[in-house]
Amino acid sequence: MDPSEARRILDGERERGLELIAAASSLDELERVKVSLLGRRSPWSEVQRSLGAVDPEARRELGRSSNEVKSALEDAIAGRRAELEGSADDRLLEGDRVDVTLPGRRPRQGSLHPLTIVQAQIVDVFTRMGYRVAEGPEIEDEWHNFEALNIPPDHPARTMKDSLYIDVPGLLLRTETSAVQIRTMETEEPPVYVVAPGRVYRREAVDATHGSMFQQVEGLAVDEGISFSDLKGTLEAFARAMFGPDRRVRLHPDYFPFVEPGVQVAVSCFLCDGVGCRVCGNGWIELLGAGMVHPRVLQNCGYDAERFTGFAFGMGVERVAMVRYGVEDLRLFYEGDVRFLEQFGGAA
Ligand code: FA5
Repeated sequence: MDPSEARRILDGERERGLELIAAASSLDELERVKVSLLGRRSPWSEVQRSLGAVDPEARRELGRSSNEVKSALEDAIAGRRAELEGSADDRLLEGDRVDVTLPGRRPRQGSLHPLTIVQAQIVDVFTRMGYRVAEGPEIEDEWHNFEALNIPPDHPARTMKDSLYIDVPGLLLRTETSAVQIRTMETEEPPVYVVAPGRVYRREAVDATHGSMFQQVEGLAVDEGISFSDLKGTLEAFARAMFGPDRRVRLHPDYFPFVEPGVQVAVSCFLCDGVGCRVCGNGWIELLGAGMVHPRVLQNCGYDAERFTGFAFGMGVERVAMVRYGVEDLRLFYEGDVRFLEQFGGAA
């Protein structure tokens, strides 16, 4: 390559290069421009390679021009790179911009489940009367769930048809919280005043007022001189505290093997007020079973049945919640529909 041709190329490359560098709109493009201007296959490199063949005088001058072109292009590239990096940072900052004047997004506030609320209210009524909370396991043995409660082996409740047994022989899902009566009396001396909330399980056809898993609160009071009128007064006080003076309470005789006498307690239906409707059938909603603790049960737990008497009751929490809130179907409590659940407003 003759020197004048080389000089023409260098001048052209400087001019073309500065334009391309100024026009590069991204760091990637700038890199490509750099390779095309100064890379191994660029016209500038070709001039460099031809220098060896040029006579020494012209080579020195051409070498200087070639170096000048190279540094001019490198300076321009460095300047453009700084500009592009700056604007990339700006874009990043722009994307990250937070408008602190926008209103915040509030997380939805949860609420306590209505059955949790009602169970706590029931327990609260009794703890204010001096009762203590007791607990027992949901998987029970036949002694606590049946035998000690005076429910003999041939009782229908003990068949597979009515109870949910587990694979371990002699163990089942407790069918009533009455099992906690036994556990309490086995470990504590009288006087005993306890309430025991918890889940129970039965093989039961599910409908508006029956679940196969539901919750009960058991009550047990054993002391010297406890009579049936103590039971009646306690349950009436409970009904007033829970439902107010408008709901009427009805006691009528019932049979449970572990009490004598036994009663069933119902309140007048919240929907028809005792007339009879699709929710209650006969105007009354059965809330609980109760009675005087059978002497044999006291003896099974080592209590002196001559000296001590007691009463017990067991109520369905879903039924109490239905009456309290006017809910027509207890399955609603278990469907997990937030629109239903959030109406009860208990703060979580
Ligand atoms: C009992 O479970 C007795 N343990 C109650 C008792 C305790 C009697 C102490 C005497 C002394 P019962 O099976 O009737 O009794 O159930 C008691 C309450 O649980 C019922 O009044 C009702 O409110 C509720 N209940 C019963 N079965 C269901 C069910 N399938 N679904 C929802 N609630 C139920």
